[in-house]
Amino acid sequence: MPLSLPAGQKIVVATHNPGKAKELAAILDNRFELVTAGALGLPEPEETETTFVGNALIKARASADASGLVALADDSGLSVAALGGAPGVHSARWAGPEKDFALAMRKVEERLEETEGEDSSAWFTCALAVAWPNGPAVVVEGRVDGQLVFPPRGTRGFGYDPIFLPNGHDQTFGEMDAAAKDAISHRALAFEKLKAALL
Ligand code: ITT
Repeated sequence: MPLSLPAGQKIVVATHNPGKAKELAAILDNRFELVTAGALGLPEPEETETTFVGNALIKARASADASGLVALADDSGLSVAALGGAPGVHSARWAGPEKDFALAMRKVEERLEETEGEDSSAWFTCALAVAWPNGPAVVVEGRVDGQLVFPPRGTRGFGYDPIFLPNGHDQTFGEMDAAAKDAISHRALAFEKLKAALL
């Protein structure tokens, strides 16, 4: 039988990042009954893989097996071309234990200045993994390309949104309203693929 996610299914969203949880809930659009890993007190597994796909699978598997529920996990990050794809899977870690993204964005700016190049292109990647408890898993990836801008612009969204100007737009993700970001984001693109695979 092909894997599927019927409407109304109870799903644990395996994230402790409130910005992500909010975007995922908007993208999932009341289709499912959502509960967060935080609300269930599930532990945060170590993200030991070197790819977004690998880490999304670790998080979904850990939450599914610990809760007995179907789990959806998001592993995502910002990659900067001139920095060889950094911060990439380390995007959350660049903000330090205080999750200080003003600091993380300054770090990106400083590293970019050190390259003394002209290339400010960057992209966001989002891997979404769905895992069934002690069962199979499905994983997909979405990507949106853009340019980095400094100083940061806008107070919406989360993480690195204020320095990311998606190609073809004149507002950063930090300036766009939530619906405009959801229409083009790496997370929304990944979800489109998940829908094609499961819904
Ligand atoms: P969970 O593992 O609990 O989901 P996390 O924040 O640690 O939360 P990641 O390891 O996937 O998650 O880190 C991804 C980081 O990349 C995240 O903290 C953001 O700073 C950044 N990021 C991902 N998607 C983003 C987006 O849409 N806008 C801005 N920054 C984003």
